[in-house]
Amino acid sequence: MKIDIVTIFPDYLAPLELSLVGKARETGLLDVRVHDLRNWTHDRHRTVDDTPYGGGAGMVMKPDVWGDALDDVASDAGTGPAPRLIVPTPAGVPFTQGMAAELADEPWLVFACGRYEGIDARVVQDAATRMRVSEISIGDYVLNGGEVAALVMIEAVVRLLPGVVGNPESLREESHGEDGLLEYPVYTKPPSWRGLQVPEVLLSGHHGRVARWRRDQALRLTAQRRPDLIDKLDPDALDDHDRSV
Ligand code: 6GU
Repeated sequence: MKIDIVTIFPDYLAPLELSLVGKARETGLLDVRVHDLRNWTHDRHRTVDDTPYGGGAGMVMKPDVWGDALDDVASDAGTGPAPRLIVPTPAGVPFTQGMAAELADEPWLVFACGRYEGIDARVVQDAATRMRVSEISIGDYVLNGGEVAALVMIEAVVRLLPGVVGNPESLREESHGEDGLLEYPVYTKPPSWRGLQVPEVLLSGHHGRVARWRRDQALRLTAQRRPDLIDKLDPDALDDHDRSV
């Protein structure tokens, strides 16, 4: 997969050199390029923003600068299919595990990270005539810019690429995975620590009882913390024991 990121703060994307994403880049599974938006400015001051039409506080990022940047970054010498353009914005559709899986199937993503009050709306309008564009939010709170949101989305996507996570089994039984539940609590050695015991059932070696306990815990946690997820479960996927939890 190829990922391009356009930002006025390239240094904000430095964590992409670390850990699992950094390793994916080293092994060639992932090609990441970070671009400084100011390379496409037209004036001595390298201006990327201007005052908003209609008035109001803050500044808006200029369409001409973004237009030229995206023309260059998304052209790839004019060969092959266009990338999918992701615009992180608190006004976007919510990012989900399902969306991460969808993006992980794309060969090429371009992230356009805005700052200030956002990017002139015509930039998305214009890009959408040539490529698929998704304006995406990572949650109901406001960040100073799209960079951290892009990091979040890229980490969620890259760990789904084949060969990136060592044991693909670890992708299956996790929160927001296939069963629609939050993950059950986990424990390792020692069996007793600061007076706290690992639940007896996990030491029993009885796989059936362990699986039942884990499902009960997942159901209980999900009902407590995320009742909205319980409402979304397929009723046919619940057994009688589930309903008693
Ligand atoms: Cl994607 N961008 C910004 N600036 N703030 C956010 C966000 C994105 N998602 C939630 N808050």
